[in-house]
Amino acid sequence: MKLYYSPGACSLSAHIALHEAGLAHEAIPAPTKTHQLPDGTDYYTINPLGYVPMLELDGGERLREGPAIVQYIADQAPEKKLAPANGTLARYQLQSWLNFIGTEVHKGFSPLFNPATPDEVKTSTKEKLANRLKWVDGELAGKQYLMGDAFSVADGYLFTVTNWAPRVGVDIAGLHNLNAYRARIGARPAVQAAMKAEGLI
Ligand SMILES: N[C@@H](CCC(=O)N[C@@H](CS)C(=O)NCC(=O)O)C(=O)O
Repeated sequence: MKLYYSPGACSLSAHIALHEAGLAHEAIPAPTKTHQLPDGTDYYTINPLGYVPMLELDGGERLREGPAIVQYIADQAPEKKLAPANGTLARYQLQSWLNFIGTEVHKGFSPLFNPATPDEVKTSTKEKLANRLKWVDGELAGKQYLMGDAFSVADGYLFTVTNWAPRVGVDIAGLHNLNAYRARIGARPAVQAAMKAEGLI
């Protein structure tokens, strides 16, 4: 399996999932700034949309979209219990988290990375994001992980996108449950390994 990633981008979530699942893989940098692979290949020839993550299976099939990719990875190693069984209510609850993280948090950050975003839009974006994260903080009260007692691929995704908060001036210092949770996730050996593989630590 090949994972196309950009260091520290949302693709870190898929990278974490691969390490948590213990699946053999090749991680290929496709930096968001250059869209060029180390061998000079134009990444748009791999993913016409130009974004990471992209998972390429051993048969050559390609899978896009972070929430789909991490569920695929989880399902390749069911014994690791990175996602509840398909068809169960818990699986839909996981998908609910993945969709929330993708649309409300991950994409909530996007305008803040764009230098062309006007300041007043940045201010309202930060306020909305801070509200969403405050709600997450409340949801984490008394919980180890988003799904309760067990780590899931949603945790790797939330960890990944909340890593961006200090870089774009979103203040999460007062969100104590979220910060304790982030420390817990960040200390996991698989998370450390994925971050090391991306040169982040
Ligand atoms: N809908 C995609 C969005 C992925 C995405 O936003 N990727 C960003 C990095 S976090 C990216 O590659 N941006 C560079 C680009 O769009 O060219 C997903 O959920 O996987």
